[in-house]
Amino acid sequence: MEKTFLMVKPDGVQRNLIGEIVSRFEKKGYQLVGAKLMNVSRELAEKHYAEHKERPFFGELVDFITSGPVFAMVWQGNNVISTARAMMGKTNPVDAAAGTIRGDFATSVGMNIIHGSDSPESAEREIGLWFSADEVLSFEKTIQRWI
Ligand code: RTP
Ligand code: MG
Repeated sequence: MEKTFLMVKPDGVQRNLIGEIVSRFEKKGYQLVGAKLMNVSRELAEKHYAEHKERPFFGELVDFITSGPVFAMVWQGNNVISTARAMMGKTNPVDAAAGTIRGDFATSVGMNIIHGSDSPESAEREIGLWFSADEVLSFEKTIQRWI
């Protein structure tokens, strides 16, 4: 089953949007298989955003992502990588459609609430970078009569 790495960035955590964001992916039908609230070291942030190392905003990006706790997650389901990107909206909230997470909650490209892997290769790399194997669970729904 396809998996992706999603992360509520420090702005989303501080604006109390963890629940809202988790809820959107749950309601869509995806399964949360790993999650943790954590501080990010500069080393991890630089590895995570290595593809942007030469960009002028790299320093600010690393400063921002290490500025406060993030909520790191692994989600699983059909086409979750590309569908999660669609649910997040365009990188710059000015271009993000209403109804997407960035379209509904963000106003600046630097503080755009959420990160999501952009390809199967990035998803595999990022899950390995942020989670150890025993932090990603695989489980069936076994409790059928909870009411
Ligand atoms: P992310 O990696 O955070 O999920 O965002 P993304 O794929 O939509 O966008 P990406 O091109 O990977 O850029 C990573 C993050 O860098 C910041 N950025 N700032 N000042 C700028 O022009 C600029 N461009 C990108 C954004 O916070 C973006 O999420
Ligand atoms: Mg990206």
